[in-house]
Amino acid sequence: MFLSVFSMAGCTSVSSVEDIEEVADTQNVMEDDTDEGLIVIGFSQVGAESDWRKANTESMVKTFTREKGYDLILEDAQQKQQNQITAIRTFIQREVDYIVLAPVTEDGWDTVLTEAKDAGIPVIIVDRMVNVSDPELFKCWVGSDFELEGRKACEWLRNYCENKEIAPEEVNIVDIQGTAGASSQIGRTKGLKDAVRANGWNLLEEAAGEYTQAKGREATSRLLRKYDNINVVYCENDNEAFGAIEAIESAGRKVGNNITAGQIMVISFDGVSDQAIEYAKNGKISCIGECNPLHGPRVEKIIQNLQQGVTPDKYEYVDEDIFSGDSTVTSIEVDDSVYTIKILGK
Ligand code: GYE
Repeated sequence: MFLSVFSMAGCTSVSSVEDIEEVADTQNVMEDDTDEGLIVIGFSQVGAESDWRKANTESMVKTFTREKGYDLILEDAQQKQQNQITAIRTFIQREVDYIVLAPVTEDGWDTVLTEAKDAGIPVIIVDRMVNVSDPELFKCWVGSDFELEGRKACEWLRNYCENKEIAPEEVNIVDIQGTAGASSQIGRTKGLKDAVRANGWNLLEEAAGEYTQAKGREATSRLLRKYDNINVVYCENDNEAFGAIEAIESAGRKVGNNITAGQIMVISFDGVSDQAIEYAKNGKISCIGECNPLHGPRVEKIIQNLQQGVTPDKYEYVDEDIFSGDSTVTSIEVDDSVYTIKILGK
């Protein structure tokens, strides 16, 4: 289903993605891209699997308003690449001015992006990357350095263990992975695997968490039954971490940093929702690698540049922090860059 989204100044305050979709739905504003002068953008979004994703959708919707001269056609793919391909084909038929794609996974885009290119419609990729044979199939990409996020989180863990004199062979990790084949999963997993090898930690198992709370809980419960020595759960996003915490606590165990005294440390990524920040403050999540979802204004800048014939940078990486409620580690170094840990006060 297509939603053509707009904000109605003075009538409705849009506070969540659900509200936004409701507003669009109830107003039944389909087929309105005939309006003169609006820049029509077809946005194929992955889904609504996480707080990060909802914030990302909201950032796009709040940026591309009719008041500012845009007609945003938002299409939620519900995690399915086939839905994204169908959405892109419909955008091409409707002759939109731009296609913005947040791809669910990296592979499988050559055919449909060639169709967009043949139709002369510029494609902007956000968040995860696409793996295509011809880099000219998209104009540019904006998002995060996911491998760096993973390396930073692992460097925090290495520093923490060193400081507390926890030997590498005492560190027993399980990895609850994000959507398989998504750049964020690939990068965060690689960051961990490289650190495991370099530091001599034990990686007991990698499990599918699909970036959701339900899968995070399910996978963690299963792993806790299988291994009695898990003391670090590396969750590839916060929603998985919420599920992991539920699983740990319902197994009668405690989450926390004191891993040589039976606690289980949870590490995660995003730091978008109030709940995640609250958990970091109270120590339920030990460390969060920030992932910034606010791509709306960045995409707008790219579109404004393209409108004026200015070529945007092919790849635009976003700067990100790393958070902890624990002040044991105050800074880390990765690739000769020093990152100050943002210590969240109680
Ligand atoms: O971390 C996760 C979401 O690709 C960066 O996808 C994105 C990830 C984000 O579902 O919460």
